[in-house]
Amino acid sequence: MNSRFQRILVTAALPYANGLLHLGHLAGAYLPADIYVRYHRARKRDVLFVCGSDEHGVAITVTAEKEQTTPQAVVDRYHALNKNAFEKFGMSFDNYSRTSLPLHHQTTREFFTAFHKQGVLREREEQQLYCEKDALFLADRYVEGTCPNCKYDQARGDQCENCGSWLNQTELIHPKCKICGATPVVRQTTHWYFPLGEFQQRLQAYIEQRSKRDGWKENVLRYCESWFKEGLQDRAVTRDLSWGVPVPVAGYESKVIYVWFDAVLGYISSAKEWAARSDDPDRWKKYWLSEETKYVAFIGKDNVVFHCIVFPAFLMAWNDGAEEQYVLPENVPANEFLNFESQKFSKSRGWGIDLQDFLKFFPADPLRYTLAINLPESRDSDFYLRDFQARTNNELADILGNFVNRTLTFVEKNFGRKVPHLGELTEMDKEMIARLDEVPRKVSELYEQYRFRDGVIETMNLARLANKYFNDSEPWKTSTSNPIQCATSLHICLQIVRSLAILFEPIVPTIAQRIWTTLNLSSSPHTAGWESAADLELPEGHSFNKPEILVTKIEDSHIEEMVKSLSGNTPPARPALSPEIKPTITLDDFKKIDLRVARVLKAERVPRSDKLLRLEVEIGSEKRQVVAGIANHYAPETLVGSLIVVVANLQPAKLMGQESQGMLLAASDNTGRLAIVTVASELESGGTVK
Ligand code: B3M
Ligand code: ZN
Repeated sequence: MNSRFQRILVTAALPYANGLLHLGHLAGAYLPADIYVRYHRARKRDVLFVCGSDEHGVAITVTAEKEQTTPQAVVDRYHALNKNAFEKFGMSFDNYSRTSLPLHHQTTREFFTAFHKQGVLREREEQQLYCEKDALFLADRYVEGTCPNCKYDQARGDQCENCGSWLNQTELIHPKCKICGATPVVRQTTHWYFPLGEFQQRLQAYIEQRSKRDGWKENVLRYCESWFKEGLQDRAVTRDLSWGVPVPVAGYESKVIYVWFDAVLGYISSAKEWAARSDDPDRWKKYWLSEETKYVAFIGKDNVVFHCIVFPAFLMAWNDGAEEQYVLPENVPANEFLNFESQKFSKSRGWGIDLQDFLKFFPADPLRYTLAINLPESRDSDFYLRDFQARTNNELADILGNFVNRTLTFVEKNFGRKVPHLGELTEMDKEMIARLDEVPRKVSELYEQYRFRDGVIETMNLARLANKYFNDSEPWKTSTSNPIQCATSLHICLQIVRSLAILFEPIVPTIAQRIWTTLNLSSSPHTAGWESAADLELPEGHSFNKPEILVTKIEDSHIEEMVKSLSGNTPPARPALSPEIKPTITLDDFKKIDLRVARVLKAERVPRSDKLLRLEVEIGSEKRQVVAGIANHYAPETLVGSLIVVVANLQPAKLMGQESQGMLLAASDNTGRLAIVTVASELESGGTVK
């Protein structure tokens, strides 16, 4: 860590208290944040790690309506469930707060009032979508429609979760009321706006400076650049809703502050709550109000705009008008999405596994390890149950568990559970010690660059190497042929067992603690400290406890049992898998394919074939015949007039005697359904697709 910093503040996105956490959430923000924090604590750094439930916004009220209860009942329930699941998963938050607390309302009011007084906020009369049937302004998630940016058809009024754009609801194409499905009308209403546009230059300079200083992730910078390119827009920060923090301005009693305005301030409130519990209620300031703090905000990719742009702009606005200067994020290492068995986690479709359910069947550590190895750090990644089983059995049990176990049992049998004498070192011993010495530094470097996946791989590689060293040392032979050498290699193996406990603690804290306790060492691996991880600190003669099985293997039947218990409202957790993604190609490879928009002029069945349709299409000024195996899915007359996409430079082929001069694009899934790729808006045929 850069010497400029004295302490570290880490936040992880506040999950909405409107549903259960699933594995995708863990891989996005929470597990990387926890590994990072545990690592820094082992480095003996002064770290504060806060999180909490996001309890406002339409996410909550929609759930309350669905469950026919009050918003308060919804957040009470899910806050308790999620807090508990996080604990079981081993999240080492210093505080897990909630945004419905009076303390948080006060923080939010303070910021809003300050901005209002400073003249930062502007009052504006605006057109908003209004549902006449429900007599309601359709704020945020009360309205759904097509994203103007990526055309995703379930974008919400304030945000598209597919492309991450922050939207103005009136930009939505084909908006629909989420409650009754009706098309809303447009009505005038008054709101307070935050002038984000005025902060653009400063935000750009801020991100440029920080990304140089701390190496921001490519994916995060790409998102930011695209918003800057579009130009930041001023955003309404009040809503016509009743659930939330009331707007502290006269005349606005019936409105609340926009959930994202208060949610990001939840990080500050959580630190305040943490401090209030101690005998120094001001100690949150040491973290938030100091340039010597390194502040890192862990989130998933759908929250990038709020953490890289909106929140820093709020803090800048505050800092402009106050003596107290808040620290801005030094880095926002956002992850991409994790898929479950190659499909998106989806609450509405019941796809995926909730953390709660998972932990009823399996301990947290194997899950942490599997997620850590599969973190979607630079692109979306997948969680497969068979991979979870394989990682647990073949890596955690057979590599780490096996090394620890064979070392301890061998020493138990041959040296009576005492650390044997370290004699003269062979070349092989020296080589092993040298390799051990490199690992903590290497893993540190990776963690400090937010490359957790690689750090975890390096850590497991040490256990791999240690197994090889054990094998190559052949202690079962040297125990009779050269007892001093046998003692020496086992001495080294025991030291590595201790090292592994320290290095694995951020990843699998329970397993690491169990190794530590078996070694009969005091307190925890992190109290010994990361710096000592490669030291040969176990003294000769130190006696340890009886070894136990460290990692229980997972049988097929365990997985099946879990899948069965979920099958009430969840699709089978081991679905027919989509085909594997093909090997990577270069952009140049892709550019060789000429995709064109084509208009279907005529469509008919191919005689004597039940599968094939013959289409006549127009590609610009050219006419072509395309034959496609879609007769089981489309009636020919329904296709005439539609705009489809064809591969225009594919070698012609003959199908049932008919020449096909191009191939149309169609999507299919593993249930056998098929849909032609069509172009949604009216374009000229002949246009390119890329
Ligand atoms: N609750 C969105 C989410 O859960 C939101 C994050 C708030 S972070 C301040 O994805
Ligand atoms: Zn979108």
